[in-house]
Amino acid sequence: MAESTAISADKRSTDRASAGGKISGGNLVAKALKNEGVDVIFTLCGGHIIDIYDGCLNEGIKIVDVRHEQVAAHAADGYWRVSGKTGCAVVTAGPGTTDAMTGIANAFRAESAMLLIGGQGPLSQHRMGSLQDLPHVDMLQPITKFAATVPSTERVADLVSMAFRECYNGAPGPSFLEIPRDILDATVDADKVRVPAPGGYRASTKSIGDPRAIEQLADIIAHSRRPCVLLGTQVWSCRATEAAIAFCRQLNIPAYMNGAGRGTLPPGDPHHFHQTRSYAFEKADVIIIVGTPFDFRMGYGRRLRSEATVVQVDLDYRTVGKNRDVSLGLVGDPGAILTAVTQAASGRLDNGAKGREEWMRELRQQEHRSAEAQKPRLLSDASPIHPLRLAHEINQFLTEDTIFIGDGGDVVTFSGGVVQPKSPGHWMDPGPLGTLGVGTPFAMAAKLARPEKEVICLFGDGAFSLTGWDFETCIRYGLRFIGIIGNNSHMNQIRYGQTAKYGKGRGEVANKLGDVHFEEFARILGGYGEEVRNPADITPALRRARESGKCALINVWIDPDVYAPGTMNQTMYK
Ligand SMILES: Cc1ncc(C[n+]2csc(CCOP(=O)(O)OP(=O)(O)O)c2C)c(N)n1
Ligand SMILES: [Mg+2]
Repeated sequence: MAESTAISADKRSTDRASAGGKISGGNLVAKALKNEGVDVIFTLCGGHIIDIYDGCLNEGIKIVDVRHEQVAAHAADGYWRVSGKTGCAVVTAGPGTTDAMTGIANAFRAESAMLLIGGQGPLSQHRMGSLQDLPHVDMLQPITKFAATVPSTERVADLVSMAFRECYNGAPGPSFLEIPRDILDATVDADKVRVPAPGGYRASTKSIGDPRAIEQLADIIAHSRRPCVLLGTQVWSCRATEAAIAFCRQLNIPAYMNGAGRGTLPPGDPHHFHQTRSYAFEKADVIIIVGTPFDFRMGYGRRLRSEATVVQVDLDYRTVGKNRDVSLGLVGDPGAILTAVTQAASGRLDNGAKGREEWMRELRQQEHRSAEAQKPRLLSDASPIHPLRLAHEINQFLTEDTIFIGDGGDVVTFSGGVVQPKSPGHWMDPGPLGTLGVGTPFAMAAKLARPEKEVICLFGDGAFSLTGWDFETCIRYGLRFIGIIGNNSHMNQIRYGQTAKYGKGRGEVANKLGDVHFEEFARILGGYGEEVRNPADITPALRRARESGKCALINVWIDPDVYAPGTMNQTMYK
């Protein structure tokens, strides 16, 4: 998360747009973006917003133009996740803004800090029925942390900075600003406008909260024989990886990871656990939940043993204790809190670390048992290919420098239990909104933010189709990634629930897709494409994609008649 630092008198003196002369609204936007550290905007053009491009050119901010505004918003979300810099999407009024709403909604549920700037008809035509006029602010209000109209050109930079500050109020999230065209295009005296300086317009958020709660948690841990910790998305978004690792190692606490917290500890690490989360939640005496809400992914907290001491740590006061009672709640920065607790506990004569060896061994044995039980399906030679075999091949293929993205239904649910990122911040999924179509924009953003990384996205054939045209944008900008399409010619995750409820005939409605040759689609656009029908051919095809030097789509035909256990239990609806 962006951090605030003290600013010098020198910096403050540059608190004006520029000495003398006139400056336009679009140029003020760009100055404020620059001060936030924004180095790229994702956009689809429209007459209402063109002056922002002019400003970006002046400020050296990269402009990436996509083919659908949903993609612009997801890419801004993805860029924040990977780079830690606030994301920014710029879209036109009306349909441009409504197209982007899905991306904003996803960022809202996923706690991603990003700013959407939307065009608007001129203020002088307010409510007269101007081109593409809609009540954007009213529409965006419920799914943003802040949504406002810029009322004058003088206020442009101030409101952009305000919107950025609001992104970091509590847990991060998106902000929205609409800028009427006449406000954006007008010029004002540069000396008369305030452009808030970098680091000057928000406080540090790295708070430990209540110091007494830190001592209480250190105490709880010292007396615990069977603790476990769940490291959630905020562990990554607050860049608390090192703090979390030190916490687990020094206090000898087994860790489970979810969301963007996956990869905090690498697979193979003695404190990394993966398969036994339910077992641990049923047997633990202390369960520490860090940076993840008790939402449907956690069974609203119901899956935690009722007698366990449950501790929740979160950036957002509103999240702690929601849906499930907690024994202790801490509000603050997860990294600062974990570091403080590690120090407090390490300072004690006995922090209980040694006494937890037996618990660690028990969990490790359970991990081995479930891994053994899963093995035959991971190595299945069946054709059509079993989705678990595909997931296994992908997991083997990932390196420490591969960012993995999941975008799809059942095929991605299968992969969740098998594919493990090898490094922190190398896992991306939509988050609790479950939005299909994040894959291509996330891949685009990840490659832009970290060009030295390999980016691999596993798509469902349905999911890819939502935003797949922006594969072309990735090619146009040289943002190479490997897309793997688990192609079952269906919207399988939904199909399961339909056929279970209505039987074959009536259940096979609105979920059948064509047998699409996505490998050809890739080639038409200038990328690399291959189809795979046999399990043994998966890895060689992935290798050729890696070596092709092109954006690639590997179309893997998978069995449409097998379903992930999570889908069959319909756990997401329970
Ligand atoms: C934007 C959006 N629309 C609809 C859904 C509902 N949905 C969840 S999974 C799914 C099926 C996805 O199909 P595919 O990507 O091919 O994956 P599969 O389940 O077939 O493996 C659908 C339609 C959603 N999550 N997001
Ligand atoms: Mg499918």
